[in-house]
Amino acid sequence: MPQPRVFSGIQPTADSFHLGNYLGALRQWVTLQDTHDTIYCVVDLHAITLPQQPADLRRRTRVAAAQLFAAGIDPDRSIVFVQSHVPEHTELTWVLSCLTGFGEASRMTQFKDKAAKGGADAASVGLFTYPILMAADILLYDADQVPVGEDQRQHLELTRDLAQRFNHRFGPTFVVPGPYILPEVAKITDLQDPSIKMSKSASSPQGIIDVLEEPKSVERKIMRAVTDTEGEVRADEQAKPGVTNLLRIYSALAGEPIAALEQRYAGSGYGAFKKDLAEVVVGGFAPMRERTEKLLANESELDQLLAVGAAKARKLAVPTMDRVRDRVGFLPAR
Ligand code: ATP
Ligand code: LTN
Repeated sequence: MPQPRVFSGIQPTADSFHLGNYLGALRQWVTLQDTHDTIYCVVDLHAITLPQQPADLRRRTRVAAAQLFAAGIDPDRSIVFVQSHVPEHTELTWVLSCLTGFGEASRMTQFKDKAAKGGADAASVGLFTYPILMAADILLYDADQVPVGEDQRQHLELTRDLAQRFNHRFGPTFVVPGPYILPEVAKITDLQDPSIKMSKSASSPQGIIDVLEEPKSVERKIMRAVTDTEGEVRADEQAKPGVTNLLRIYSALAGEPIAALEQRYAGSGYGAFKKDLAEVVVGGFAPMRERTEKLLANESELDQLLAVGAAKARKLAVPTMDRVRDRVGFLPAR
């Protein structure tokens, strides 16, 4: 029996992934390799929906890919590639755009949020069609499942609608991907403001911990993380969101249940707990940091891995696109 296929993507919009990306996405991507046929994409076309410096984009694309490999994504078991290396993504986006209602696209809440942040005039048409590009990513590879966080649920619904609409209008062509998986994805919050998620775009530098961050800086940020005045290490989402977030991080990285941690730190205050947590985070990320640095030190080898990934991806994308062209009624080129 072939394994179900998983597709997911991550944007190269920062110089490092953060703790939330790692616990909420990357870590699951690694595990999924054991049970699924896995395809992972560094979505650089999505990254230019907001203004980017070319040199930053180039560097961040390599850094993102290196971190995927360093986290344990195995180029022999998974396809890892850069979105812009496979032109079928943009081609399918056009066809799907012509099936998407203007009103339908206008209802995407992430667009509204991101557009509001930059001021209405700053938002590009690319930002508006971002979810259609995401649908193309998924549908090109006949993905069965798409591991993403809750914030991407609406985009996945749109992908399903577009696949069904296309199949209905032109005949069975696309696999309709299942609803998002990862129901119990850890949601990691900002260290300074536990009411928002840890995020590249919304967090202050003090609120976010990067995978590639210097140990000293990680320690400092954890020691200064917002807690409460009660002084007791116990989880309580409502009353103690800061401490609960720290417990969740500790538990996820150390593989120990929160209850066991509560017991261990009963009566010991926040200082000792935070000191140990800093050690767990620094120790947990050290191997990944080292491997990332090694991969980045040899750019041509890294680029070669990505070229191989792109070739494998194209082998799957090209036949899908041929199918689409034929169904839509485009004349063959020869
Ligand atoms: P941005 O702020 O630009 O939206 P982000 O930091 O939220 O970026 P994304 O690139 O949107 O990160 O997310 C990549 C993956 O990491 C997604 O699957 C997302 O669900 C997951 N993720 C991001 N932030 C968190 C978080 N704080 N907790 C858990 N998972 C997260
Ligand atoms: N929009 C997603 C990134 C993304 C993606 C995809 C995820 C782009 N294309 C295809 C899954 C499948 C995000 O911001 N996390």
